[in-house]
Amino acid sequence: MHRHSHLYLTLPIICMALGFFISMTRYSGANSSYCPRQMQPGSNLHLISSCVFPGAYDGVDGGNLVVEAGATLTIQEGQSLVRNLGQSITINGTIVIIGTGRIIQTNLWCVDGDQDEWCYNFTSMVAQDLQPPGYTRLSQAMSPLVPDCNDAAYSSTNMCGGVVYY
Ligand SMILES: [Ca+2]
Repeated sequence: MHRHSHLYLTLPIICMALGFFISMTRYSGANSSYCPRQMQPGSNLHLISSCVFPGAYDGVDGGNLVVEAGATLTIQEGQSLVRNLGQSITINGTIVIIGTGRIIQTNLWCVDGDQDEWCYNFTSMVAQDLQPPGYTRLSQAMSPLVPDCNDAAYSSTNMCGGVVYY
């Protein structure tokens, strides 16, 4: 009797934990490491190892994307991989598209509240042809790697508290 009640309590917990683990594994896919960013604004991006982009709208702006041999780029459920009109995606490795993931042709814009061309971050970008208010083209940002140290205070040198953040 005691053993049964113990089982009834622990079995649902094990099932919940297993379900959570499976859903996390499915969401992150086989490749859980994030893809690198373009090193310079508008430069080409070569993916040399398997990865996923972190943003719902993510990819390359102003440059070409190359998935090198041996690397798998996974486009996640609901995610849009962006490339510009006139730019290419070369697949020497593999691209895996999960469910409603897709590849779209438009421009990538990052949040730039103070319009100093330093982006607030690179994970909440939007994808559309024309500039939304408060956004800067990723390829025209001062850096596609370094975020704005204060996106509410215009600084062309990304200076916060007397320190220059490059
Ligand atoms: Ca800014």
